[in-house]
Amino acid sequence: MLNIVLFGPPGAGKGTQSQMLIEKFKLIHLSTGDILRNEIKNKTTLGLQAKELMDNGKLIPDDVVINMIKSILEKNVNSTGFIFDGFPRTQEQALSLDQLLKHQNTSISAMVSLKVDDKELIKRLLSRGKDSGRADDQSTEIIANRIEEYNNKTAPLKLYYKNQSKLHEISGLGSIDEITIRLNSVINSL
Ligand code: B4P
Repeated sequence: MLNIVLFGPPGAGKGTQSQMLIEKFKLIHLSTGDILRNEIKNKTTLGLQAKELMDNGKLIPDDVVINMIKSILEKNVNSTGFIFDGFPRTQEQALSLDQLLKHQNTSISAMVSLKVDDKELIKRLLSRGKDSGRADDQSTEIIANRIEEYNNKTAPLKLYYKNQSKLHEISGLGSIDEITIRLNSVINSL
């Protein structure tokens, strides 16, 4: 199985690049952000709990996100692999993911981290906010909260994967196609 963690700060292009990769490598796209937004749209109990946190740029509690992932992995035991987009975001999520994959006799193949500076992230997210109306893309203050959450809780995961020789860092600046080429080249080299 090919299991890729697509990593980077909010607005780095994880969701955008996942779309390119699922087609080429026939992987299942597992975006915790998309799943949570869907729960909010459908006004489920989980969605109602998640909405305020997400709208303010805060992370959802680990147990909630881990249970979501667990049930999807269990339903897809025979897949050729996954793109984990926006997951794991904390050390606890990373440890749980390793355990869940171990139960299926597989593991993470690589983490590919997209590097983008804060100024560009803010520009991209405010621009998306105008078209999508996404509450967490509406103000520089909320975007700053998201970047802070990323720097405090999520970015340290690079070391977790680096220590396992699984970290690949690429620039997330440039056209979408240019970045897809960089990503393809990392994945093809695995
Ligand atoms: P996510 O849905 O994961 O999304 P994201 O951080 O906003 O961004 P992504 O990097 O996918 O950006 P995209 O490609 O869309 O998270 C949202 C929230 O969900 C979190 O804040 C948190 O509350 C919650 N959550 C999700 N997972 C969680 C977890 N595991 N634990 C706890 N909480 C969790 O790109 C952004 C924009 O840039 C788009 O408009 C795109 O068109 C543009 N763009 C992309 N590539 C570009 C390029 N090369 N040049 C110019 N623009 C580009």
